[in-house]
Amino acid sequence: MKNDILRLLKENKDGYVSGGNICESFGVSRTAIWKCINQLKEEGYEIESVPKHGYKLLSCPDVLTHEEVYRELETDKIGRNIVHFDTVDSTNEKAKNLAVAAEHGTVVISEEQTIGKGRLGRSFVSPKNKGIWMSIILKPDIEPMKVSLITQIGAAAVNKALINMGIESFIKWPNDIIINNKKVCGILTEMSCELTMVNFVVLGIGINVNVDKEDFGEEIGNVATSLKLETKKKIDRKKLLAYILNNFEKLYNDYVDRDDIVKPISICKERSILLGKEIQVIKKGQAYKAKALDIEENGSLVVQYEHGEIEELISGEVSIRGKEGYV
Ligand code: BT5
Repeated sequence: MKNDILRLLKENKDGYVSGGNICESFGVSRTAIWKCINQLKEEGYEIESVPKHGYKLLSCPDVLTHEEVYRELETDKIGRNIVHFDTVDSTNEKAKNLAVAAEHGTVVISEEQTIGKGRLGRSFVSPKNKGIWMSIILKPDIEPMKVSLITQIGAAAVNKALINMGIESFIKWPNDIIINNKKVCGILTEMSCELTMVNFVVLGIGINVNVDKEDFGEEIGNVATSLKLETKKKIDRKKLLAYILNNFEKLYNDYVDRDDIVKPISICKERSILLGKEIQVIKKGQAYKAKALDIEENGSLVVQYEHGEIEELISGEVSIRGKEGYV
């Protein structure tokens, strides 16, 4: 009911919608409408009420709810169900708890994470209303071995979405998006599987959209940046989210339904910040100098070490020298 009223107000943004009209449309009392309008105001919608004219929507809050995003979605399944929180520990943890009962494509999103997770137990800073902190629940009918490529499909979808927004960025294999040698987005893929079958995959994507320098703290501020810091303007989170989900669904379906990974891999190669560069490969805490040669269709990074030995890395840690050290 509340969302129906919101839709009606959005459809008539240029004028007033009379209380009488709303009563008739939904067959409810004026008091019920008044209650919904108050709830919407509490959620941050600015609504003007003028006696004898009715209600007018003046502005919408900057939140990533289904109501605020669905108009921009062109997807069939991905993001059609958005589970939105103001605050959670980690959207990946929430998504894993919801995954068994959730539909494929459900997106868990939070305005803030208090214990945002990176890989290997590292933490991911996720301040309120300033980023996109989300986890997409996926139920692919593929072998567990093939799941790691979903990280790269995610990276390709984010990179493409940034280009859609006119922002240049690079992909650092396997899970980071980089602008000006600093990390603007990290991806964490987790899965539950049996030997030959995937139960579900949780694709966690964290993007520093309107994060300010002071939100990062000194240490992470040296390696992290945000779209706002790089472009010097506030970025529309809703639009960016919709672009990512739209791009992701196409690339994901090609892969899962037709085993076609050509597009994501070519995006990861074209936009790679590593290929052709001297990098460090970190194995068990030790750093080895190498050159990044190629990204294979199975998603592995081909590197050549100083003494000529070539290795295909399936996953792992690599770093590249930036202005302020290795990122
Ligand atoms: C990642 O790990 O980059 C994966 C991050 C995934 C975050 C998303 S947000 C939604 C979903 N829910 C979660 O709980 N997680 C996912 P890794 O490659 O291990 O990088 C972690 C490192 O990045 C940290 O040790 C910091 O150095 C740095 N870092 C922390 N917060 C950052 C931020 N906001 N932006 C850029 N770098 C950050």
